[in-house]
Amino acid sequence: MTTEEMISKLDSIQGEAVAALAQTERVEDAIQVKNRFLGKKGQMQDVMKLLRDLPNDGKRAVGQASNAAKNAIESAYLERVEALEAAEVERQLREETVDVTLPGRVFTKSNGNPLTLMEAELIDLFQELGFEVADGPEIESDFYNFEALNFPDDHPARDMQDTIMLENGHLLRTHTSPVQVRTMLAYELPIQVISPGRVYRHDFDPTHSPVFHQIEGLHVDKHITMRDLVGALKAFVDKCFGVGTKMRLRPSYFPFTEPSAEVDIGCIFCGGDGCKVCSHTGWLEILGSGMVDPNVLRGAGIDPEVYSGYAFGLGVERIAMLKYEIPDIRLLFDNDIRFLRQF
Ligand code: FA5
Repeated sequence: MTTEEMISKLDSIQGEAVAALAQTERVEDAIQVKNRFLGKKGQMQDVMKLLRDLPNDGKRAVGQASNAAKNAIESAYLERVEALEAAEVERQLREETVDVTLPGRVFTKSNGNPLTLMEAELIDLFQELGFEVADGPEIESDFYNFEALNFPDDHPARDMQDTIMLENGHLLRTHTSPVQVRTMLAYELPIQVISPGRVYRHDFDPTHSPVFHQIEGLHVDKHITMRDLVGALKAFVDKCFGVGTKMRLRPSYFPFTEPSAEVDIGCIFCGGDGCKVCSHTGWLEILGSGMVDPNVLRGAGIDPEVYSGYAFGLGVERIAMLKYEIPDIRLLFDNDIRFLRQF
């Protein structure tokens, strides 16, 4: 093609593009037309590929002509899009009416899931008793979840806390107790913390969920004894279930506490006479506890000859079920609005 032929070709491309844009009825169509002429594989590019065969003079002239054509098409495009958008607004104003006499929608205010409420209440309560809040990861290493807590590799206590193992050797933590070790390693003594959070186990029945929440408690200082544990737990039980609620400790076993105790409260439904909820025992188990095992202290770099501590771990669902009289733990996770509205 000669220079003149190319300039005339660009001219006709411009004319064709401007005419095509004027015909479009929707913004999407205008975009398509623009691309057809100005896009990477568009008609302008096809012509410009021939530029290198022209003498220098010709190149300059064709370059200028192509810029002019490009600008003209660009502005025709913008003008068209603006017009189409304005027309659309016009149409909406004309055709889409709002019935201002329709009654408004009622918004119901949510109080939150009973579990969230319960957890917040328990955190407040323990903060009032002097505990700080510490955090720990839900994906945990075998070291923090078991080993540092004195669970030997082949110990049967591990079987009671079966969980999902990840490919990298980590696992979904089975309790909040790993945070005991984490805080003992990271914090300066004395330590008085609680750690709320989600935990995971291979469990599923009306009182056991595969995902549930615990609150861990840990107090390490010089001269901490079992009396401090009982005192803290009694203060918690009085605040949570009412002053005068009976409480008892039953000998139990956890690898990371010695001695260990399961804590029961007098059944709040039958007052201790025996009913279905307490399996006619008059007592309800609410948490596990004990004095931190010297091995665990030593593993975290704390001298058990100088320091001692107590720890406890309670199930938030268990407490919520007792306080709100919820018969099946699964109700807490179903998200049924009829259930949630009651809180
Ligand atoms: C523990 O998890 C210990 N880490 C507690 C502990 C901490 C003991 C510190 C000593 C010192 P246990 O497996 O008993 O213990 O669980 C503690 C509480 O979690 C139980 O009392 C129960 O309320 C709750 N719980 C356990 N499994 C489930 C489950 N599948 N669903 C809901 N709640 C559960």
